[in-house]
Amino acid sequence: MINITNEFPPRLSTLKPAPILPESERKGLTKKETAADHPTWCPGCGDFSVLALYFKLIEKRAIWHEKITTVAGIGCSSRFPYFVQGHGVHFIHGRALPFATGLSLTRPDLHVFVFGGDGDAFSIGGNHLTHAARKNIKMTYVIMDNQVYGLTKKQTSPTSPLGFKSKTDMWGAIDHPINPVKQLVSAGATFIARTTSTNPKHVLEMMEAAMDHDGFSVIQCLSECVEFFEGAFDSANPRKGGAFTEVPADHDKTDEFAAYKLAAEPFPGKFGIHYQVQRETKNKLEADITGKAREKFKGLEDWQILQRNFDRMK
Ligand SMILES: Cc1ncc(C[n+]2csc(CCOP(=O)(O)OP(=O)(O)O)c2C)c(N)n1
Ligand code: SF4
Ligand SMILES: [Mg+2]
Repeated sequence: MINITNEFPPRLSTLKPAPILPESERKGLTKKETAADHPTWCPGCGDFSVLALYFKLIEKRAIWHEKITTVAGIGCSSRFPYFVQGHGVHFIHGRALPFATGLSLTRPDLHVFVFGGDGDAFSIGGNHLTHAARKNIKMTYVIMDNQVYGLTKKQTSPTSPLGFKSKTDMWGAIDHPINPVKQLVSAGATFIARTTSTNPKHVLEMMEAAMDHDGFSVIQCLSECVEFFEGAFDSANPRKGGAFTEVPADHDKTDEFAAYKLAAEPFPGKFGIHYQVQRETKNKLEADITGKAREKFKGLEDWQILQRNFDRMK
């Protein structure tokens, strides 16, 4: 509870710290507590469902307020952190991953979630995606793929299908779209799943599995832009005459060739975990180096250890 006075800035003595509850008495956030301002997405946008399931995940896992962080780049989907009552950052277009990487490496006690669009992930942020994947940084990245640039009102995105008519391809897209799963497998991601916002149960299941994965976990979540690419995912929606087909039970998710084969199926393909392997994270490897340095230079502050290293470079 903060006592507001007319004094600015308030003196520390006027600030009453909140009571610290023992861990056993602390409760996780509820959906109601996590929901912030009313989302400003268009009515019917697929992103609403992803947000609602994120709230559900936080509630289900009883996560404390300071133990979850929501990071995003720029785009309609990247407005995500605005709508979450919690710590988060709406960062630069395509740069959510480098920001989230720093956060993940320095704060092993919390789980970092990143949300963003297909443009943010595969165009402007494409190179960052490759490096976050190969470094196996512990975090969960939900790519809300609507196969179009929504915020900037309908340009061709890297996942737009051939022939898609947009403001940048008036005669229909001629550039071959990227295949998210194939790209992520080759980059070295250790958890890759596909889902669609029209199947809430499945989205939540994938989010939980991704969160439990010790490494870089990515979910490609089809999320329709009803304004600029209506009907894009009808073929994956049984209510629109399509079919939602799960990854077969006998799929070996540790086999990258099997993952490529699955990813090569015609759209909308299969939904579920395509690939998952265990590999040491950069978080662990870096923490080991830091731990050894602290041990070797016992008594020195971190900045003093760093200074010694810089001095050696001179
Ligand atoms: C450096 C930079 N370049 C371009 C833009 C313009 N811009 C903003 S969002 C966006 C694309 C958004 O598409 P996507 O990431 O797919 O998100 P969506 O809006 O579809 O959810 C672009 C090109 C920008 N904000 N910053
Ligand atoms: S423009 Fe498309 S992606 Fe953006 S809020 Fe509207 S429906 Fe959603
Ligand atoms: Mg998009």
